[in-house]
Amino acid sequence: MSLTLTYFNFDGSRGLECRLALTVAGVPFVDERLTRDQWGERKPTAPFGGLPVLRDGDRALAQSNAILGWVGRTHGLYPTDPWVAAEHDAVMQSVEDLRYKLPSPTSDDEKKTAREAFAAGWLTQWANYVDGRISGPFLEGAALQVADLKLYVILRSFKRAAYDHIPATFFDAWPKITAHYAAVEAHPAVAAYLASR
Ligand SMILES: N[C@@H](CCC(=O)N[C@@H](CS)C(=O)NCC(=O)O)C(=O)O
Repeated sequence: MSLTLTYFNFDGSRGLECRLALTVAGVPFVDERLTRDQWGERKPTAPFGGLPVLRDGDRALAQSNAILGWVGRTHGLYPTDPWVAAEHDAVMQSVEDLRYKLPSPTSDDEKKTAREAFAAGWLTQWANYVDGRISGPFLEGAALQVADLKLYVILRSFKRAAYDHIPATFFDAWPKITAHYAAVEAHPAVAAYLASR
């Protein structure tokens, strides 16, 4: 098996989730990073017109959560109990919901109003559920799994103030989320990968 993960030359979002999962799993892969121009040429033939895409020979797998699910199931980074595995699927899907629901109107005034309302409403409910779902330090105790990496990457973008009008400290109010973030970042394979970038 010779795997290639294709994404943009950006160390964040769905690409970082998948790179971290492959790295934590110990799976060698080619880290293909496209320019915007290269992507323009490739987009029409990508499975759903988006990245990341994981290729194994002639086979191509798209959708970040499907890639994470495959890595997790084949390399022991996924719950074995079907119900718990489905809960991890739900957490990963909720991260995608978050990305799509985050309001991004063009005017800054409208963005401020919409994002503050989003933070006080949907995002607070999301954080309350996620915080309650973490058994600590990871979702399922001591074993880091792919859903933990998905959570880590979205939290990292908030902590880096990637979204105007939502403070970098927003998630500090949730103690288990805060401890979860620190534990993922301190995981030896994650820490080594991030230090190498
Ligand atoms: N639901 C998809 C979303 C894929 C997606 O929208 N990826 C973005 C990058 S994070 C992308 O390809 N943007 C460029 C484009 O849509 O042309 C997933 O989870 O992989």
